[in-house]
Order: sequence, then structure tokens, then C-alpha cells
Amino acid sequence: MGMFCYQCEQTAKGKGCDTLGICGKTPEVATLQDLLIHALKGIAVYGQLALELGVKDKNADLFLIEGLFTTVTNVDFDPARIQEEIVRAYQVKEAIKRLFLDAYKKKNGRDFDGELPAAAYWKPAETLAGLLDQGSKVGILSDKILNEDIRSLRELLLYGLKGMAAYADHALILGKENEEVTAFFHKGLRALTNNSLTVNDLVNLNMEFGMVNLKCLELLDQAHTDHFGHPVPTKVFLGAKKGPAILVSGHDLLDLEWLLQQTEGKGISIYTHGEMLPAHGYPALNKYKHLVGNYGGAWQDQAKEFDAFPGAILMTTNCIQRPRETYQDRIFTTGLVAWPGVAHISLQNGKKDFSPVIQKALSAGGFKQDIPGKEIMVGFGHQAVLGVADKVVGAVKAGQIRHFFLVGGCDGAKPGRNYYTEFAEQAPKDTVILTLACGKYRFNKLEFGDIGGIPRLLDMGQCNDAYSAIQVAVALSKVFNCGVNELPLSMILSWYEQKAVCILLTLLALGIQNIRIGPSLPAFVSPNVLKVLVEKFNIKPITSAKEDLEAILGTAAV
Ligand code: SF4
Ligand code: SF3
Repeated sequence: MGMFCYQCEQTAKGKGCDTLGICGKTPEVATLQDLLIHALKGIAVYGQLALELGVKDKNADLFLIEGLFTTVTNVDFDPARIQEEIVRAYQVKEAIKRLFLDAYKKKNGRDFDGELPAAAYWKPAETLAGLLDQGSKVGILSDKILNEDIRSLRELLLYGLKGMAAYADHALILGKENEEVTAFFHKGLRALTNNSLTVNDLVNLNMEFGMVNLKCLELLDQAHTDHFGHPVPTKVFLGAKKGPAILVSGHDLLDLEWLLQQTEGKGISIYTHGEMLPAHGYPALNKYKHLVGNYGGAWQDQAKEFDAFPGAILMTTNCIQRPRETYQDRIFTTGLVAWPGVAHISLQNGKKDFSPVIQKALSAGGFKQDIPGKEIMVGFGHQAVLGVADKVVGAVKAGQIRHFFLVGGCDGAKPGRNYYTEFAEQAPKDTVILTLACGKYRFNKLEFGDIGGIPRLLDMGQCNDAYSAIQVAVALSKVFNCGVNELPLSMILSWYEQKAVCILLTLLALGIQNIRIGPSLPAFVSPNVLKVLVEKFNIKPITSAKEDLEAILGTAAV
């Protein structure tokens, strides 16, 4: 059975996974995910038509968001769950279709008789084999004669939508929604079925998406800060405390809060992993004394680290990898993350019961003794950084800070990512490094010192906290009375999965130029689309840390 997927940076041979995903995605899962996306397009066709008549369906909105998030890299590897989603997708489509048809008739006094794209008429086959057959006909390459630039721009938009879905889902979980953001899932997915859109139309739509995603990032920032307070600079312990332990990974801060509440007073220590590290900066989470510290590094090292962790592990979002047998019975998934055979904690009546995780932590025994460790700082969100804006601006004007680098984005397993460590290490002492997302694990334990009390390494948070970096850049450009592109600020980004795609589209939509991106360029960007990105935005692939630093700062760089 074949497959084709090139949505992430580690795609096989830099072209596409066609026999088995490097991530562990089987052809069966890949094909079911293709069919799920097709089904979501069908919902969006009716969803958008209904919206044009002023009719909304919350169920369809949520389904699109969760469905897209399900297909993000390293989220759901369980064919049974995806199969269930596909069957539900049909029910959701039929419901929104009825809503639209009724509204149409009411408005026009007659039945709708327009032609719609194939996705609108899709009906799931009754067997798994039938679904796989359907999925094999709607994959990325199924339209053999599709222009490669159109395909490239459609996939760019689709991956952006997947990334935004993850952020919209986190915001929704915390009770925040933005109508424009929600509506764009319908608009964007429906556009992917529209054969009359030109390259230009799709470029514009990608830019429109970028601005909508900015709103989504803002919404999630608001959801996080309203619920957990604004991050404050906070020291995070990297050792361990004797006793039972739970390790929490992923981006979902509410899961962590619930777990902290349910473990309070039970003698269990909670540790953050991967993208959960910034949680320590939020007052409403840091107040729990048993949120002890951070353990391990970025996602690609999890097999070794989870193996060695003497407790239970909870994966709240991406990135999960195939669990080793040694910890298969100690790892739990929740939310949209799933791996066949791994215990899943579901939402029931608006709550999650983490008792199985807690029981496992208690029975696993935990750390036999205290393990000493150093401390690192997190919590430099936009409010914390802008709170010392005077000091920062003063240091720039006095020549103490020559340049800011945003070295942010995902980590990954492919060689070439040492560039980011080298870049941070070689950045001159009169430069400040802002960082976010899981790529920072390559250098966040190094000593960078400070400039007049301003730490040289400022951790702004998770990947979604790119919003903080944008806020800081905009504020600095106001102070210095110049455009963001004229600031002494350079963006050095690393990408892996689709959230990085949506953030990149936002930065481009904001007109930010000269972004350096690595470790390799996306396989789904066709040569012509790349040409447009280079011409319009001067986007460039990373070279070597030394060369890039010299190019940015001039020859006296290092
Ligand atoms: Fe390959 Fe990435 Fe797709 Fe997994 S998500 S199948 S690694 S391109
Ligand atoms: Fe990392 Fe998966 Fe993207 Fe949120 S945890 S940045 S890769």
C-alpha cells in the first residue's frame, strides 16, 4: 500500500515519505488522514456557503479544528481513532448541509441546485478497505495533472491551517474563540477545492491567512494570560527530587493545571518536558510547589529520556514518537494525541481524570534520590520584556546592545540543526538572543551572561509565543520610529511541523523580510513559489553560523 506525505521537515529524501513516514506514520494512517482532510473540505464547502447566509454550526467549526489538528505531524498515529473521525465527519457534513439547504430555500424560495466540488458529495465507504481505497484517490498527488505551483500553494495553505487549528484548539479549550479565525477554517479549506483559483489568488489567500493566524496567536496569548497570568521571569530547576514523578510534554497548559490540581498533596513531583517548559513562567502554574522542574530536551530525544524517567509520562499534544516497550505502559496520551495501544485520558463532562497517570507514577516508584541540577530562566513573554523596554532601548542607544536575534522554532532529528547551537554560541557578546519553541533546547542550558542586567538569552515561550516576539518587534519599531525590517533584529528560524508553517505565513503577511530558515526548505514549496518568496520577502536558507552572522552584522561580527 502506498502513501505520500511531505508536510514536515524530515520528509524522506527531502521529497516525500512514500513507503512509511519517517515519523512512524504508516501508509494506512497516512491514507486515512488524506481521507479525513477530504471529508473536512466537504464540511467546509457547506460551512462557507452557510456562513454566507449568516448560518453557523458550532459543531462543524469544532470538528474542522480538531480534524485538522489530528493530522498535524506527530499527533495521531491510531488508525482506529481516525476511522471513527472519518465516520463522524460524514455526519457533521450532512448536518451542516441540511442547515445550508434550509437557509438557502428560505432565502431564495427554491431548492439549491448549484454544482459543488466532489468533497461535498463524499460518503464514507462501509469497510476499512473501502475507506483506504477512497483515501488513496484524494491524496496530495492524486490529481496528476495539477500545476505544481497550485499544488504547492494549496499545501502551504493547508499546512498553515493545520498549525492554526492547533492554536485555535488550545484557545477554545480555555474558552476563547475569534469568529474570524473560526470562519477562515471554512474559507481556507473550501478554497482548496476551488479549481478556478490562480497562483496569484492563492498567494494572496496565504497572506490573508497569515493575518488571520496573527489574530489566532493573539487569541491564544490572551487565553493563556487571562487564565494563567502573564509569564514572569522564573528560574527552572533541571535536576530531580526524590520520589514519584510525572513528566508532562506538549503544549496544553490546561492539562498541566488539572494534573497539578489532582496531584497536590500526593507526594508526586511534576516535571515539564519539551514545549511544556514555558509553563513554569505562568504564575497560576508556578504557584504549585510540586511543579518541580524541567526534565530532558526536545521531542526527538524522548525515547532515551522517557526510558530513563522513573515515572509516568503524559503527552498533551505533539510530538509523540513510537514508544519503546520499556515505557509503553508508563506513557499516556490525552486530547488529540494518540498511539495505538497507549492508554488515553479522555475529556468527560468537561474534565479529565488523571487517576491512571497518578497510579502509574506511584507504582513506578520515582527517583531514588535527589539529583542536583542547574537552573535556567524562562518567562520572558511580551509583558516581561516590554516591562523593561526602557532599559533595553537605553542599552541599544548606548551601543551596549548591537543586535537582537530571534533564534526560534522547532527542533528535529535531522543533521544540520547544530547550526542553531553554533549560531547562539557565536553570536557576539553585545547581542541578545530571543528564543521560543522547542528548538531552544539545543542551546538554552549554555551560559550567555547579561548586558547591564538584561539576560542575553530571553526565552519567550512556546512556538505560539511567536506572538510575543512580534509584539516586542512592533513596540521596538515604534520606539525607534522605523519599520520592523529596519530594526537591528534578525529572525533565524527552524521549522519542523505545520505550526511553524502558520507562524512563517504570519511573519510574511506582516511584511517581515530577510528571514533565514532551516535546516532545509520545505519540500512542498515549488521552485516558482520559492522564487516569489525570495523576491518578495528575501527569505533565505541558513548557510553556516559564521557566514550568516557575518552577513547580518558585517565582517566584524565574530
Ligand atoms: Fe513523512 Fe513528515 Fe509526513 Fe511523517 S509527517 S509521513 S515524516 S512528511
Ligand atoms: Fe516542537 Fe513538536 Fe514544533 Fe511547538 S514540540 S515547536 S516540533
